[in-house]
Amino acid sequence: MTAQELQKAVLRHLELSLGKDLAHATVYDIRMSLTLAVRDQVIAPWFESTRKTYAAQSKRVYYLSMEFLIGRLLEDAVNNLGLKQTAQEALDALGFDLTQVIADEPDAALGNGGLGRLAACFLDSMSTIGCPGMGYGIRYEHGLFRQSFHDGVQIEEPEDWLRQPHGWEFARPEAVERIGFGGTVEAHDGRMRWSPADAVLAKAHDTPIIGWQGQWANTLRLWGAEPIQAFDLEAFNRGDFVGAAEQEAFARTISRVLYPDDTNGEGKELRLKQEYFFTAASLRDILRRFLSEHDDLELLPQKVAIQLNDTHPAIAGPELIRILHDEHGLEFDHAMALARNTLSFTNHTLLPEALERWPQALMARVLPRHLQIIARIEEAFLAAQPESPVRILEDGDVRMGELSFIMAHRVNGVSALHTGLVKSTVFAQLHRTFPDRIVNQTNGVTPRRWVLGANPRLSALITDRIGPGWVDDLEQLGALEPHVEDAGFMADYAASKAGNKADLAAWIADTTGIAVDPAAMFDVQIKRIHEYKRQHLNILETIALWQDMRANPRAGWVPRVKIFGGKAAPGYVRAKEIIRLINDVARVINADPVTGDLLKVVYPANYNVSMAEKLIPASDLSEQISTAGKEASGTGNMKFALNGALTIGTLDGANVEIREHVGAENFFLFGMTAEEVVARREDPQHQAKAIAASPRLAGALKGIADGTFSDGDGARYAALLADLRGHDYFTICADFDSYWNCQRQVDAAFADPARWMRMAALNTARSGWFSSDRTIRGYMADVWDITPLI
Ligand code: 26V
Repeated sequence: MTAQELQKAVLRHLELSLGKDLAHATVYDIRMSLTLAVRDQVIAPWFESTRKTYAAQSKRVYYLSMEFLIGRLLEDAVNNLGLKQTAQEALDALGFDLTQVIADEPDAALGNGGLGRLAACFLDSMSTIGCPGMGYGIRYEHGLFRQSFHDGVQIEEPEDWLRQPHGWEFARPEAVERIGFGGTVEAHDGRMRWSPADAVLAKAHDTPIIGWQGQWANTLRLWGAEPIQAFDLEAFNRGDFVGAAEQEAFARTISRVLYPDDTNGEGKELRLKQEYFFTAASLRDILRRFLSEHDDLELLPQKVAIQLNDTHPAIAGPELIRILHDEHGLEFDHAMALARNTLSFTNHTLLPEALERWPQALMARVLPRHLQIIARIEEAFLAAQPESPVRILEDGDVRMGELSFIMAHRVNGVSALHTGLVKSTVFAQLHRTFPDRIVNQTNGVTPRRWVLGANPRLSALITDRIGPGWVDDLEQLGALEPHVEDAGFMADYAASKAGNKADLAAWIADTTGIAVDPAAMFDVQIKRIHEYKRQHLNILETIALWQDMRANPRAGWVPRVKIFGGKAAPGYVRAKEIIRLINDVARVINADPVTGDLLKVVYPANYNVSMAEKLIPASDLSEQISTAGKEASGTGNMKFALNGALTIGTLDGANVEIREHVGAENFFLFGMTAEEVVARREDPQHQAKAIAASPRLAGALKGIADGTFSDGDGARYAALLADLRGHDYFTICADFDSYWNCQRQVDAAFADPARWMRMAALNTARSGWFSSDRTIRGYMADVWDITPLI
């Protein structure tokens, strides 16, 4: 497609789809017109992919996920179709700037963090590889809340991405499923029949996901909840307007909002309904498609692979059995075996508070037949494994982890370390019973978005030296390694980083009003705010550094900009205290004339996918400092390494594998190992001893306690300090000195730009393994048993 052709298509959509004349067109109008024009280009490969899948009678993969953290789609689509240059030219001629038009698209923030973003990277990789499949999720009207700071305190406001029409999706009013809740279960001619008391409609909305170079496109199908009947006309005519809309209100509530808490697995009726709603709608859709091609349910595991993204869709096990047994009349054990051979399950966290458990009483009320089926699943399991101490039903709860494990033929962790811990901790008993079931699939990230899209400078440099093949074969980055000896390459590499940093400095000045020196080290920690991720370890080190700098301002310090980004769950009090502390510390340090440009702290509000795309390519140092054993994998860590930021990190999650790949000498390691953490906690005085041994840590804690950062209000962080001094489960204190010392090694390395840049370039050259294409190939081979169709 030429620029002229694209321009014509944009103008046609501007007139015919938007009803606007170019003379009055806004950025929004142009963005929508370009979106529709680009979407037009996706249709042919999309249809072709479907045709090929049917023609090959291929197995299909269905990725069921409560969350898809997509971000913006226009740039991805334009890049994957090779239309970037063309679109730029087409818009230039119309007097619009492509960058500005791309930035006009609201982020689709249908996820909390790593789990949802991984699902989005997987969709891109499945389409790039030609793995036939679909993503299934919920079309939340409101995604993750918008974050702002008032006096440093996090404020949440509803996010409203659907206020403007979503240009990428196709509503499918004909693809609706009726989803029931509650009601009764009765036996009829030897079969159990569930008669739900309430029901809603699940309506499909499809977004095509185009792969690299437009060779394949899969579908993301998101379900929106709608009432069975628009409203109660009789009640309305009686003048009962509220009552007339009751059904509609109930239905729409189900897909109204994403739960913003990614730690609290506590039972919330609406969340259980959300989980059943999208899982049941997806399964019916899957079975309808399967039965349109095959008439033998025995073939199900050969033709269908369903991946459960954590336990959120775990009700798929009982629901599939219900359909096969209650509706199709298969023997229970047979139905259970077919379901298991079709399902597989990924665990994304070991945090006990995040493991889902539903009160049996709630399950009995909302999904009475499913609770009965779960009891029979447990019975069947115990009949086969009479010695096993494992129970699905325990303490009045349904344990969704155990249910998912028992109902899956493969269970996987998301990094080597995490998978080992899955085997030795949460699922130790089940692993003993089924030693072949747990496999590892280390996470990855899509190079299309996280290198090609986010870092055009680096991408151009890479392509210039090794050709364009790396974009869908990321291990080709290894070919950069010899170039590290070439001064010309290293100068270009440094220049690309400097360019990105200059852009980011301008953006920081724009959005926060803080002037940062682009030559300073950009030290970045961006992720959800969690105690285990230890943003407070970072801010304590910042305070200690500031105190040292003030005591001796001319000691040859390496200038740093500490950058934070991330949201706290609205109900997570401690995480919100950490946010306020970072903002308080930033205010004081940024105003200090003694330290000036030596140290700045910036925390732009409302971190999201688009902000990550700005920050990561401009980073020098990547903070991956979780308490060892707590971060299942991390995926931000991979994005940083690829973009030439060096990691300071613990031996946690995929950090371990990143370090193995980039080389220990190109990675700043500190802190206790997972085993050492567990051992250290045995000593109830571990934190007190660490504080006593570290005057610097004691000084930083004292700085907070005496109100230096809180206008003299010593009480503001009393609870946080009491926890660190009295308990410190996340071993901030015990790891502090190791972290501090490691940071000084970071300073020394940064002070030698040639050395630093070489380490950075080696990180890029050696991180190709962390492509989500590699991860998806792993799932295809070890879990889904499917081969690509391109
Ligand atoms: C749990 C719950 C509990 C119920 C309420 C809503 C909700 C939402 C999410 C979660 C689980 C979050 C787990 C998660 O995001 N894990 C992250 O997964 C990433 C991808 O595998 C991984 O890189 C991160 O290390 C891991 O923390």
